Order: sequence, then structure tokens, then C-alpha cells
Amino acid sequence: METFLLWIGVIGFVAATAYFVLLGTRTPPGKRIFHVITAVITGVAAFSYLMMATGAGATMVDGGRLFYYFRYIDWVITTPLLLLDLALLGLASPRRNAGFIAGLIGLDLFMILTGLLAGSRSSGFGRGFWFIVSTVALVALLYLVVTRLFSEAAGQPEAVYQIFRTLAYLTAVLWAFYPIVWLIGTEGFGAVNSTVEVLLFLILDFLAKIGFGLLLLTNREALDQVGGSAQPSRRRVV
Ligand code: RET
Repeated sequence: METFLLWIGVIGFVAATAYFVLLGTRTPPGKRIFHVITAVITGVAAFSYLMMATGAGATMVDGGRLFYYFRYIDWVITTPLLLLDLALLGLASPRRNAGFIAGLIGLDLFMILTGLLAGSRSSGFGRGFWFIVSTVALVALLYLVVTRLFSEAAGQPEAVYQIFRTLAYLTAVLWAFYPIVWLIGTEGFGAVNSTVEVLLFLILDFLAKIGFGLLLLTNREALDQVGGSAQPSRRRVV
């Protein structure tokens, strides 16, 4: 069952990548940046699911627990790219905000790497400690997204601001579920078995990567306006 679910992941991500590439070929070359980033995100996920489905991306730890370490390799590449998508949408001048983008990505990498430590420790104390460190980084990261990035995005053209807002909320909600699944799964308290954990991560991964990509890449109006002139009136952020 678990392997079957992982193969669903492979098929879903391969199909999404093909679709995003197709959408990219129908877009003028100078406007393809979001297609490229998003197709790389789903492409990396397809490879990661392939590794897990074939057993190459997992290892036995603690005498019997199957640790899917390839998830972390996936996340270390794809989560910065998801943040990059959001930053390029929200910031009128990404170049001038390069330091802020680097800060967001740095915090994100710290979160994933400390999460990897949490997942791979064998002592309960070690796992709990690194879990808390990683979760603090996640809270700080999401705080920066809903405060600073949101107020910058308020100056963007209407269609860009709308899709930014949808995607930023989607990100904040979905990302918050990852540590919850981790905690109830085999790396945490083991309240659910490995198959249920794989299923829950599959649903989250589909929504956070494919759902995100579909909403963004099928919104032609926003993609046309992004990088254009910012509106003079600043919207209030609620
Ligand atoms: C871990 C466990 C330790 C605590 C925290 C975690 C957060 C993981 C997140 C992953 C997001 C992944 C995404 C993948 C692609 O779609 C590592 C589970 C805070 C937020 C969005």
C-alpha cells in the first residue's frame, strides 16, 4: 500500500511537471520564470517520490523504523523555490530585496536541516529538541511572509496582489501541517502508522506543490502584470 501511494506521487508529479512545461512553451520566453521555477519544484518531487517508491530514498533506523530521508533532500530544494515564487510575486523589485529573499531562504534551509536532525536522531530527547528548533524557524519564516512580504505585495498590481495573497495563505496553512504530520507519524509519537503518514505527506505535497503551481500558472492576468509598473495607491493589509 505504501509503495502504491508513493507511485501515485511519482505519476502525479510527472504529470504536473509535463503540464507546467507545456504551459511554459505557450508563454513568451521573457515571461517564463514562474513556469521554470514551478516545473523544477514538481520535477524534483517526482524524482524524490521515485527514490522513495523504489526504496532507494529510505533507510532502516532504530531497528525497524523506515526513515524516508529523501523527503528532506526534496524539501531542501523545493521549499526555497516555493518561497522564491512567492517573493518574485510579492516584491516589486526583487533585486533590491535580495537580502530579504536570502534571509527567508536561509531560515527555510535552517528549518529543513534541523528537521532532518530531528528525524534522524534515535534518542527521544534529541528528536524533541531539534523538532522545537525547527518549528521555531518555521514560525519565524511564516511570520516574515505574512508581515513584511504581505506589506510589500500590497503595492503590486491588483491581479498580482490577489494571487499572491491566495498563495501566501495557502503556504502558511499547508506548511503548518507538515510538523503536525511529522509529530503524529513514525518520527514523532507514532500515533499513526507509516502508511497513513505517507498518505498525509502525499496530500500535503500535492496541495503545496501542484495546487500552488496550478493556481499560479493558470492565472494569465497576474503573470502578465507581474514585473510591470506598481500601482501608486498602497492597499491596506488585513
Ligand atoms: C519538519 C519536522 C521538524 C519540524 C518542522 C518541519 C517542517 C517542515 C516543512 C516542510 C514543508 C515542505 C513543503 C514541501 C513541498 O511542497 C521538517 C517536518 C517545522 C514546513 C512545503
